[in-house]
Amino acid sequence: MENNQEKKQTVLSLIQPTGTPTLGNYLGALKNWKNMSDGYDCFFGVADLHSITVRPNPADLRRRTTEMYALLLALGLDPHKNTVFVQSHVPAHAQLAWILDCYTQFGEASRMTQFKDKSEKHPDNVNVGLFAYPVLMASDILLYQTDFVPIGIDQKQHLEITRNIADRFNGLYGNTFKLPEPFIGKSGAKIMSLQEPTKKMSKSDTNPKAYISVLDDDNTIMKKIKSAVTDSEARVYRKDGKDGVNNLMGIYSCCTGKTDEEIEKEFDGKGYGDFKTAVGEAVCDELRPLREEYNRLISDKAYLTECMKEGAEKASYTAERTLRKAMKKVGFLQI
Ligand code: ATP
Ligand code: LTN
Repeated sequence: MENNQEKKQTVLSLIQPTGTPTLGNYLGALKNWKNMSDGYDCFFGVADLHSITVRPNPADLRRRTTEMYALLLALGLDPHKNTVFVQSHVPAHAQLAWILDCYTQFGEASRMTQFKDKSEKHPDNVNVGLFAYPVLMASDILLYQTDFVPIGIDQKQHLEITRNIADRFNGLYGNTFKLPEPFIGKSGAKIMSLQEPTKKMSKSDTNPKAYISVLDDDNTIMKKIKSAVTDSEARVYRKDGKDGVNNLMGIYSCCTGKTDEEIEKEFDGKGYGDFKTAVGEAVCDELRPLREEYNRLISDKAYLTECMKEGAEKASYTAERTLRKAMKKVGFLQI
């Protein structure tokens, strides 16, 4: 029998299979997934339904979904203890999304900054899916009665709309969905581009020197950190406007656990050369085990498929309970 007092709180997050994650995705989101994976009941997934808003080539989508899944396992998430799944394998996500579409106002969806940014970036394909994207994300979260959602700061607005939709539905039909809280780490919340440190590091940046991919080899990582844009002051300390140095300090702090004061002391009297070498080495040490485990897992397709099936089954079990509850409340005829 399950003892309610001992029931762990639920954590859920998904990532789109739109390319190899960057150091920003890793420090902003994935590293926290791993850190939370022991103390909570965790659901982690590959958001393949979300990724078709930019119409990927079908073969690319299949390959990237498998790669992203392997990467999640390479983080050290245990697929038997946690639920690690692919979103399209759990039909409840799309089913609840349709229902919640009808409880989301056009005006509130129009205010989403990601929708505005992505519509500007792809003016030739501003589809309804892109507009309804946050409602699908709300369904992902609400289906599992989630307590915490580990995300980077750019997704905070989507968490707010999720809470608004849930609150509206609960207000109309009685308590159906738990209201989730975002979990945003302090230092990794927004890792900036290495070339333009006022912009977020993004895997879709056209300049590969702007980001570190989590699968870059040591040599590439060192080169990219060495060519990161800083300033002419050559002194390592945090200050508004020293965007490049602030960003490298944030990265170094996330990888080593050192505070700003400790970092300033460590590099007192030294220049950016020594600092960048230390940051590069810390990033290499952080990513090396992930890369090695990924390379091992990606060649074992049978194991990945087996884990995906287990994940789909476990996720469906929880998701369908909430879906059925919501359908009943709306008034769909039960047979
Ligand atoms: P794209 O660049 O293709 O638009 P993305 O790099 O923003 O995508 P997502 O798949 O949208 O990546 O994000 C996955 C997770 O990583 C989200 O929780 C997001 O908040 C987080 N994240 C993305 N970029 C950063 C960053 N630069 N710093 C910290 N967290 C980030
Ligand atoms: N929209 C997110 C990915 C995402 C997600 C989710 C994150 C899809 N569903 C549910 C947290 C919870 C993004 O673009 N990073």
